[in-house]
Amino acid sequence: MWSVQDQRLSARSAFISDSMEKIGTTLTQHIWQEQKTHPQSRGSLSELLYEIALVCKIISREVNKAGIAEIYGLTGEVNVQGEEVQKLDEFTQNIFVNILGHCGHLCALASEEEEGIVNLSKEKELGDYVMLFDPLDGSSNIDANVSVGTIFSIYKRVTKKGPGTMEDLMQAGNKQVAAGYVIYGSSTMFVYSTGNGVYGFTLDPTIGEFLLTHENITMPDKVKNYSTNERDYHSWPEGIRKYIDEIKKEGKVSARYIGSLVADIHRTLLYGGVFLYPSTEKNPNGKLRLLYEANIMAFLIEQAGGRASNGQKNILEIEPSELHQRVPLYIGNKEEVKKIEDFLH
Ligand code: AHM
Ligand code: MG
Repeated sequence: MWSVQDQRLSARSAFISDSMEKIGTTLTQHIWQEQKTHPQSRGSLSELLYEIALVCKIISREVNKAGIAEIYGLTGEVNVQGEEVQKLDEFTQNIFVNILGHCGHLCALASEEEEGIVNLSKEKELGDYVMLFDPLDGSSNIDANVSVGTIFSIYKRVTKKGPGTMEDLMQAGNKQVAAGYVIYGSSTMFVYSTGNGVYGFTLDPTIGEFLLTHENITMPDKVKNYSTNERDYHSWPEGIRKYIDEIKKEGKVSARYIGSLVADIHRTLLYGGVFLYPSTEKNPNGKLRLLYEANIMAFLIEQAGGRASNGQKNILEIEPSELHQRVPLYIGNKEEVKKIEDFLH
């Protein structure tokens, strides 16, 4: 028996293929097709993903006018219309909370930008899922026109009812039911996985749709690049220094570091290579956050045939102990990450 949502989407797909030029698969169609492989599904996860895509289209629009906004004074406190204007960080956080927080499919929401659980409107805290997100990672790069990104992670709740708790939010990465990122670069791309491969969609601004451009992404076997901030070389663990020294001595792998996680991981996923954010003397757990950054990238890279590690164990097996826990991250081609683990031992 088809639900109203199924019928609506089916009619929409038929309309698109009959009456328009061939545009391929839209993100909406892809999510719906994935949902059909789970006959028990009630469509909540699909709707969550649709909402995330909508929010990211709005963020993409705002990021694209970040430079021009300055001309009109929009990065100041007050704009030309006398309205208070938010910085992009705040804007992206607020739009996520306003839209996802009211969608009815979540029982808890947590953001890299907020210390505790985000307050949801009470009557809506009844969904089966929890979501953790970083609304605009790498935002310090915006003024130099460097690509930035949104990162999201979705789990099924473990508590039975009522508002979601820390227990629902602090699950190991291998329990993620969906994860992804959106990169705002030379084009805007939505890259996601529900544990059934990694798919990439590019936003066609002329029709406002994400279209499937990267089907079932698999990491190339060759290690093309290594990516790390070598500022910290002298305070890295000895094993990492030796690993990087060896790479340089061999001279076969190029150095590439953007300093914007989504962009660095996107390149690593498509071109092959390894990304490192090690522990340092000052930051023994590195810089990146387990629940908002590392787990999502680990899930995607693993789905594409790679591996992610904290140096000792698979990132996805770590049981979180804090919402904003940091973790050293070594991620990329499987064999290369294993090599790094060997160096660290
Ligand atoms: P943010 O979450 O405060 O934006 O910081 C995370 C960013 C990542 O995008 C990037 O990988 C890392 O910080 C770069 O750090 P560094 O400047 O130390 O190389
Ligand atoms: Mg971040």
